[in-house]
Amino acid sequence: MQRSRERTGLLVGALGLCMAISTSYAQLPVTSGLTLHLRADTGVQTVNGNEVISWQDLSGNGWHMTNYAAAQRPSLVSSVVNGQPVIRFDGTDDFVDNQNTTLASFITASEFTIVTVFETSAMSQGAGAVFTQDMVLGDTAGYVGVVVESNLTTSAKTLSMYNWDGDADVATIAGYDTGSFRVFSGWHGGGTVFASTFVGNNSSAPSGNTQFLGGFMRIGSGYSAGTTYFNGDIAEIAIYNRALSDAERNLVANRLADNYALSVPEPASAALLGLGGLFLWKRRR
Ligand SMILES: [Ca+2]
Ligand SMILES: [Ca+2]
Repeated sequence: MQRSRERTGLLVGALGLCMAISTSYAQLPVTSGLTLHLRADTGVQTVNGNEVISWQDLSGNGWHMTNYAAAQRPSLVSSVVNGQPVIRFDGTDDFVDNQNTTLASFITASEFTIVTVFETSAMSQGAGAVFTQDMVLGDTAGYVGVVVESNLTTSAKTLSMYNWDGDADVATIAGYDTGSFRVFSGWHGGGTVFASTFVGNNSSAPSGNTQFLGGFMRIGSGYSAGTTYFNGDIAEIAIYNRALSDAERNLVANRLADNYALSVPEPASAALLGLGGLFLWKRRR
């Protein structure tokens, strides 16, 4: 059963400025350092009905994601989450990528932020190693990835952000499961990699600089030498080449949550202090 929810956010800045949070979802509330922005409702080019051959990058950088091989094209499916479309990946061979530029155009060695809305329909069974896990997105050389797994021995289902600094450092969210859209944030900064679904699960692990930025960014898969295809739906992806502040990341994640009518937690007080103002939060159910 859907619960109706209405929320009003109001920022009162230190200079007395007053700003209502925009209800326009077309643009992200934080654009500094934005290197990739994909939305399933905008700029998706299809052939034969719903086969996706190009997914337009809305960041302004022009890093459009494409796949021209018929069997590997994901599908555009309308009215899946809050009345909005998704790009559906079959878990067998579907992906889109951009081979006109490398991972260095999307992240730096020391920092990145990924915020994305997706649902996993099914997970491959893996043995805990990132290269055996299904990649929601990542680079083809295998240095950065958002991965999901149903563990072969424990059956535990996990969602992780990993960064390779000479070995795989993994921030893993336990208790993840198929069938629900989530706002996922994964980021790297200050020698640490983080993962959060903004529903109480947070995880981190120490991790130094990403060791290689020469792979290509790929959506629906990642490390090209693995059997790592994602089985599920992606509604939106934003990638930044820096570690957003907690306040910035909360703004982006809450915008995406609002757009797809997903649950969000109350923002942490530390994040509010980071905004330098007072945040009045009202929620009615
Ligand atoms: Ca296919
Ligand atoms: Ca390490």
